[in-house]
Amino acid sequence: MPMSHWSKGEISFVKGVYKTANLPDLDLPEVAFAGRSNVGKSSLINKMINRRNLVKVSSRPGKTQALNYFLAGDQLYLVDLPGYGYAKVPRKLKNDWQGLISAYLTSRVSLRCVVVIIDIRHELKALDLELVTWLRSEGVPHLVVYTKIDKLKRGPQLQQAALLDAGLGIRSGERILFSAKSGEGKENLISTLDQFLA
Ligand SMILES: Nc1nc2c(ncn2[C@@H]2O[C@H](COP(=O)(O)OP(=O)(O)OP(=O)(O)O)[C@@H](O)[C@H]2O)c(=O)[nH]1
Ligand SMILES: [Mg+2]
Repeated sequence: MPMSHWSKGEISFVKGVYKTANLPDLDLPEVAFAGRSNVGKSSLINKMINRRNLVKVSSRPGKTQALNYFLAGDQLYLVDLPGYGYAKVPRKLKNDWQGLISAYLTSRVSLRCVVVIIDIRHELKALDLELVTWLRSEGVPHLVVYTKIDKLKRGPQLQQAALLDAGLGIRSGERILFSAKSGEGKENLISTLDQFLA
């Protein structure tokens, strides 16, 4: 899939999915975006598709509980997953969320890649490590992105990235540095995802 599909053509919101029975037909490849609440999932998607605010950027974390489906150029579904790790979500909701998301991530045959988004400024969080370890053990294709790099100078960026790499047990070639603010890393992310989609 050529990289133009990410930003050319129509991009539209399809629907929010709250249970697996309501997932769209398996007619197109999908890329899903996962990460902690407020890490910048929606901002990253907007940057990728050149839309300022198609995907709602939230001031209140932990609000979205649906798998939000977007259709890009009639070619590809982008799936904005609800953020995890937000303490104020009630336990019942948390369990429902885990059920829906883990069912989706393990059984969705059209899912080509899960982009795991991590804030470069913070130490590795247990839930991020858990997700990556779990995706690895389940054999779900995934790609790690360290985002908000505009908030750090180059030196600290590389230092933080190396720490996170070590914590996750990945090599530097297995992740991408990104900023939804500056757009840095966007071309790299698009071409890497295109390899997952090829
Ligand atoms: N400086 C900077 N700010 C960012 C970046 N990405 C996201 N933000 C900010 O971080 C906040 C959260 O961004 P969202 O894109 O809503 O994060 P989210 O992961 O979708 O949040 P939830 O949907 O609540 O889980 C917003 O204030 C964004 O403007 C980035 O790369 N750089
Ligand atoms: Mg969001």
